[in-house]
Amino acid sequence: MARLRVEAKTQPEFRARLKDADPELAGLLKKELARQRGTIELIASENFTSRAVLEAAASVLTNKYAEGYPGARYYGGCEVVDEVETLAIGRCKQLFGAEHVNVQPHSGSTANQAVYFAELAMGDAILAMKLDHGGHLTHGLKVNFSGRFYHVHSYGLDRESGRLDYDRIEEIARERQPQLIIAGASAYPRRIDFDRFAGIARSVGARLMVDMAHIAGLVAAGLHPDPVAVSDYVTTTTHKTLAGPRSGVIICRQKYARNIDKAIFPGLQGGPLMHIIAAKAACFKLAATAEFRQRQKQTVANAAMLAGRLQEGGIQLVSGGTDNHLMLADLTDIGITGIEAENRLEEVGITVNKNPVPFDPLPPTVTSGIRIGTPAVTTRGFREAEMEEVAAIILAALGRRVTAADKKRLRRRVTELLAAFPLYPNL
Ligand code: DSN
Repeated sequence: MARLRVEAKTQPEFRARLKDADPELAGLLKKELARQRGTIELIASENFTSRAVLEAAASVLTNKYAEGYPGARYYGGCEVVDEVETLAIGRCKQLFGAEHVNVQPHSGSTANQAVYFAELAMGDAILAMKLDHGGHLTHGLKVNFSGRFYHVHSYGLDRESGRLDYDRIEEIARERQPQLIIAGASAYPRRIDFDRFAGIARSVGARLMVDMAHIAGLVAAGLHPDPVAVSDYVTTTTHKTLAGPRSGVIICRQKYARNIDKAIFPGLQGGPLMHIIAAKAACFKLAATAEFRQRQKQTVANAAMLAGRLQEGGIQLVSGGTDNHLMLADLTDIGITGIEAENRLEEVGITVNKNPVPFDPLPPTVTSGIRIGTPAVTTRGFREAEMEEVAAIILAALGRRVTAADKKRLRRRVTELLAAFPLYPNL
């Protein structure tokens, strides 16, 4: 009798597990888990998030509407999610020494959009790094909202050194007098001098926004110069080196807090994704641990090892190496394109992305380079010895006259390497 009553309360399809309710979709999720387990992940912007973050992201908080901010919501029943958001904000502030934090942006793109919305009028001038030199879509690409709504001036890398040329950036800033200067990149392998950027911004009366999405984990671990103390705004995603859920965050000075919060809600977004905010809270807690800092150190050491071995094998790296978690290989000298390299590596079980190199003559769908990063493999447990084997496999796969039998052998080496580093064994 009691059992009958319980079962009558919800419909069977409500109680069913995904594998029973939707075997087709469950099958695809299983397939993706197998793909992640079975390949060497070298996309520089990807990572494997922790079990704790996955649990928070898949929690009942997805059910809750909470437009507004803690203590000032447009819905009832927000007492628990208020605590969750307050926890996420407090942890993020502590992690980065921030004055004000907004944890509601759904992505890095929304975070950037909110800063522009708060700070600029349509048609105002921004100065940012060119996409094809390592910048980001939302830093002023013509077809992106940032390139359509604002007057975009850009800076690139020095042709000889493959590095940012701060004197040239200063000249452009003087000439163009932008309202906002944007620092930060998606494919720059060297440390960025945020103090210098802050000085340039001050000298022309511009505000400074740093998009630290790629390096947030390194900043949290004290391994990269910190943009927070010297910038007006800092935006980031939480899923790259930071290893949290797929999402965004804005950090700013207290004096901009009201405008930033208004830009996110009600300016750009409606209900915040409370389950993802919970996952961000978990991510910030983990990012404050000694284990996380050690992993970031290893990520950088792994990148240095991989870069060194690739160069010894004849691969040119933009700027001649790396200081961070990624490198940009220019394949011009070995006579293959970025897309070809991406495909060849995929065939042997290594995932990277084709990427333009500075002054690339090839279109973005082809490119002359690939971007390679070490956050995901380091989370998986790879250290220098494994990176040497990864380099050897990459060099062999990108060599001349690679036969089908060679590819098979290389795929086997990838599988053998991964076998010692099980991913999500309990899922
Ligand atoms: N698309 C990201 C990357 O791969 O770097 C940046 O948002």
